[in-house]
Amino acid sequence: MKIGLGLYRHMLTRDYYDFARQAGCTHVVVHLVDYFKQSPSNPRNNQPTGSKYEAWGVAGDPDRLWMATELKTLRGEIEEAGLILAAVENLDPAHWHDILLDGPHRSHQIENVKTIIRRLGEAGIPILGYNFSLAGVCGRVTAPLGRGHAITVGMDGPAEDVPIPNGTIWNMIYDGNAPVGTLPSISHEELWRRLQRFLEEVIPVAEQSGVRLAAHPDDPPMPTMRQQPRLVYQPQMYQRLIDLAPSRSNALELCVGTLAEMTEGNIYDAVDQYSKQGRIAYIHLRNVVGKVPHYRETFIDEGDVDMIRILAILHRNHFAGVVIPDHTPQMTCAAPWHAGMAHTLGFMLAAKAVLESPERYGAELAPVTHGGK
Ligand SMILES: [Mn+2]
Repeated sequence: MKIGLGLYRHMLTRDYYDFARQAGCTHVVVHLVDYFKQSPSNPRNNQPTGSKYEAWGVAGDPDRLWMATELKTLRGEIEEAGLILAAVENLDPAHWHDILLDGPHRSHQIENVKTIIRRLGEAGIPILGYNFSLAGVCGRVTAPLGRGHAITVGMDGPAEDVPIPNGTIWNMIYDGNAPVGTLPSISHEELWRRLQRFLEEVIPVAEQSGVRLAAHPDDPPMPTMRQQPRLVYQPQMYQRLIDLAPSRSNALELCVGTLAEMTEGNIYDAVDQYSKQGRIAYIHLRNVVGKVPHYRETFIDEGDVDMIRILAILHRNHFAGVVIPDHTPQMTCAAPWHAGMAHTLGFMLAAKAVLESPERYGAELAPVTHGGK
């Protein structure tokens, strides 16, 4: 496995690349969507949070797709800093909202996604992460409930009450002038039908372009959120997703924290099941206490999940992709995001070193029987 760092759009600078190298990363995963635009409740020095029912921010320009030249330049800058660009994470709601909504611009937006995939292929970027979700990441609260009073996020109960306003999708505003009103609820089967149509149309292009699409599960993994169904909210639903299209390009952005928040199954079995099939494009690593609708995100070395065991399973199944820290609680210092990432990366590097060199550490790790007193 390889160790990487996820960088938000405003972090795509030499200082952040140098930080990633200093913290031991060989790879980066980048976000090109600016989640934080025009949103006072969503500070840039944390993961995108927003409030329980307030959108993260305003989506991008619907008429401006990422260009192959800018993707190549970005890749060049990252390589110049000594890193490998492993993936672009997430599509801009401005470019594909009507695919999620089955709206009037759907066929045009399918062409948008195909164009983006072709350009990623042209730029030598092998993975596109996405999250097929109407409500998106929402319904969470931010509070100083972490170890040492660290500010962290979680759920304090269901977030079903407030429907999604028109013009909002995936917790971002794509049309600020949409008529007043809310999105009508749809069924789970309708959402799966929309995903299936999407995959049927874009997976062949991904295959031709040498790009893997990588699906994030629904975070938080509730059956419904804001009166809309969610797609992957139990571990076995990932199997249904990859079985829809038996292609290497139909892959997973497996999020350990989100899977651990699910009420069914077992996180170790899920990681084993999907890594054995070779269908994990990359991993989000995060620990958590509790399950939906009552959980909170924790530091990597606490929480319900034995992270060493997760990494050992990935190692045993010859997972060769990139593992990145997902979110961490905010550490109390001048650089809360950096400190949280450096702490998680140090843990990951140590675990990787031991797992990959058992011959070096085996003797010391074996139980020692001390003679006498
Ligand atoms: Mn995640």
